[in-house]
Amino acid sequence: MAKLVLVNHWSEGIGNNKLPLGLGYLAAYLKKYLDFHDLAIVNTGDQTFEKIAAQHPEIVGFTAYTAGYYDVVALLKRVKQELGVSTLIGGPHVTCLPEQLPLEADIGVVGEGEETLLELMKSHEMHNGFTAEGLEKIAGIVYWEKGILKQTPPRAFITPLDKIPPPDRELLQIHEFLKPTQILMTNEYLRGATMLSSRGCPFKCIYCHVQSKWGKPRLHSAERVASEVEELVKKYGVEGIYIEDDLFVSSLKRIQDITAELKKRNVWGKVRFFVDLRANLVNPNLVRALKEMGVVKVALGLESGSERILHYLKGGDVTVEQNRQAVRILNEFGIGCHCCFMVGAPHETREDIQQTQALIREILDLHPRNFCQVTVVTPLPGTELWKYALEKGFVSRTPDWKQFSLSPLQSKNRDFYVNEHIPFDEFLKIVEETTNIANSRRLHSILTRFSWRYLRRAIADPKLAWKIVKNYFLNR
Ligand code: B12
Repeated sequence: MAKLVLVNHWSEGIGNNKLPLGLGYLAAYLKKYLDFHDLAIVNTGDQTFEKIAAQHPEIVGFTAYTAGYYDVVALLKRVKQELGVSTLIGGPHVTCLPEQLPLEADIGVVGEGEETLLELMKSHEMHNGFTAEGLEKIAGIVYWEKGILKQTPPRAFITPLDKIPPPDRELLQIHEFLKPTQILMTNEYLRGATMLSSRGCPFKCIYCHVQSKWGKPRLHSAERVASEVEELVKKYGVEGIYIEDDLFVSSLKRIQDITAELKKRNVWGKVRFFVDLRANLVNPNLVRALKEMGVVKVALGLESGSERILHYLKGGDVTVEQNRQAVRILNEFGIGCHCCFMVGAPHETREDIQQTQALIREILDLHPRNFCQVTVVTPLPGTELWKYALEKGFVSRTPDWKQFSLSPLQSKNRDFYVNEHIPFDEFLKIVEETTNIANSRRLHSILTRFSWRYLRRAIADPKLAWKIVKNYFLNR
């Protein structure tokens, strides 16, 4: 079978310090169900092209978000032109805009990729390459046939989710990512790793495409989750795990079962967790269960202090009071909250943003472990907000994706500005003002969190000590 290379390429941004688990799943699936091992993963960094070429691939598959898409396509074009190999592209951007498949990409993979890639590899083998005859039978793809773009019907999701083996972390070169890092967004430098325990989310936030593209939540069993944790702890010495699920907390029973499984496997208490929550699901029972599992910090998308804007952004199933209450409950259990806020929604006024600023102050005063982050509302393809921005003429159907090269929510880009009330230049000042409020109590919270364990690490590792000083005292 043809040699396959999977590529994760970020020229900048925060995408390049996390394991691209999606590619790890693809590799593991091919190994398990096709007994196919002639594959490699090239991870981002310098000389990505040279690294790909050195593998002598016949097929190269790229993953791409909207952020960074431009850079990925530039690399894909170079690979096509200089190596003359077959090229595939998958991930959120192509999934949301399959009709914009670049000419140099032979095939775009729409949505969940494991089974699709397996069928593509088989078809390539059977037809001695990617042919129209073979491709038309494969669900979930777009491809070029004599210059015309063809799309096959959508592919059904894989169930149960446990059918998909854990991501191939060896092939992802997990060792490169295991240095103590601030991966959990706590102030502790831990040997951190990421994992996923589910796919999908039932809620309908207008800035997120997950509900429409990943369907109803599918959960890994508690046994499967615990066995992955066990491997991370025992094989790789991991101390902190960020569970990156869209909605980790959809089942209280599963959280309790995971804890029981961790205890059975003798890893309970040896690892700390960081998970994302949704405020309307937070109650003391849930938080007790999370705490028992080992969760030390959570992220919450509180988004706005204005009821009207919150309702608009999150579809009306969470209130500002529920947000406030969720943070209070978590803090009472000693769990710090990483609270994410957004400014710049279409109908947002200065007064709405003032309410957000007030809520940020209130949350920072509640607990030294609370942390607030401010980003700009950005219409991303595949979301309700994208449709709205198109209708209103705020964005073009084919914008300059280069503008998305850097993480868009941080780049404060005029091209994707959707607010109708505040002139952009004034808006930038308001963003800065709001960010300053969010940062204002950071030094205080850092000082209250210094621990011996942390200091010992810093003393033993001068490079780490310098990194900490730089991060905490010079950059912020
Ligand atoms: C973890 C995560 C991150 C992590 C790690 C990313 C990484 N290196 O893997 C971090 C924190 C870095 C991150 C950052 C951002 N993220 Co993010 N992230 C996620 C999250 C929660 C999970 C990603 C994941 O592992 N998914 C699970 C795997 C199984 O899915 P997958 O990677 O898409 O891969 C599958 C398919 O897409 C397909 N596939 C993918 N690639 C390929 C390639 C080939 C060849 C084939 C055949 C198939 C294939 O098959 C895979 C297996 O089924 C998703 C939400 C989600 N549910 O996906 C958001 C998500 C991907 N992120 C999103 C966004 C917006 C961002 C940011 C821009 C946010 C920001 N701060 O500005 C940044 C961009 C990074 C940057 N430039 O700095 C959006 C992307 C939307 C879009 N249109 O691009 C998502 C969908 C969330 C959302 N709410 O809409 N993110």
